[in-house]
Amino acid sequence: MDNVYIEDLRKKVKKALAVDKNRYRHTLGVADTAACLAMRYGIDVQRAYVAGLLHDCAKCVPDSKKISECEAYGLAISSYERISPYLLHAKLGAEYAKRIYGINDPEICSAIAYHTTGKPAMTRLEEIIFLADYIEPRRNQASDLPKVRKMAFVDIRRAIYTVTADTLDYLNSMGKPIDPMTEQTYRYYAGLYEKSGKDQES
Ligand code: DGI
Ligand code: FE
Ligand code: FE
Repeated sequence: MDNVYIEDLRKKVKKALAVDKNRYRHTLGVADTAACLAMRYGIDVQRAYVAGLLHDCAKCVPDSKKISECEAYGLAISSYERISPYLLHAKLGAEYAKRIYGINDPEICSAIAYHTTGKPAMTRLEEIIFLADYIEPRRNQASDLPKVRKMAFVDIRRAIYTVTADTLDYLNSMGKPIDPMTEQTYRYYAGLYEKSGKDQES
């Protein structure tokens, strides 16, 4: 993964997201933020950058095509994903990463696949992409962003606990169906802190 390879990926992703300029800008923000978090937590910076660059690569695919492509690739579609097909951009994006962008690093693909719902006991790279998506500089919706942004660089798992709690509150307040994986992610990360009541090693 040298800079020429990454520049080429950047151009391809820009094309894939061309219908929505803000989505490409968000993507660059996630890639940069993921790289910073990788520096903080001592993992490979370029892998984190590439995972950030590709995390929403299937976002601009129309929902009906998300469903048909997942079916064509043999990816299971849950009842929750049928109701909220936008959730599929994560697992379809992971498949695109492999098939279209030639990524053969399973952890990068898995970070893309779980970036929306998270999952219990994520790897550090998965945690970084999950959180970078929420805190990148262009995000401005969530009320606790300043707190979470700081916390991300202090204790990433506690930040995920906060973010997943807020996401569940938001989804409940909007009456949106909640994917069991989103709930499980929250329970796992809440459990890390509610058991011990103090900071975990990070
Ligand atoms: O693709 P992005 O917009 O950058 O971010 P994302 O992939 O994290 O998607 C964010 C949206 O997904 C946000 O509005 C919360 C929503 N979401 C997360 N978990 C669930 C969910 N929506 C539903 N319906 N169910 C979930 O479990
Ligand atoms: Fe996304
Ligand atoms: Fe995103």
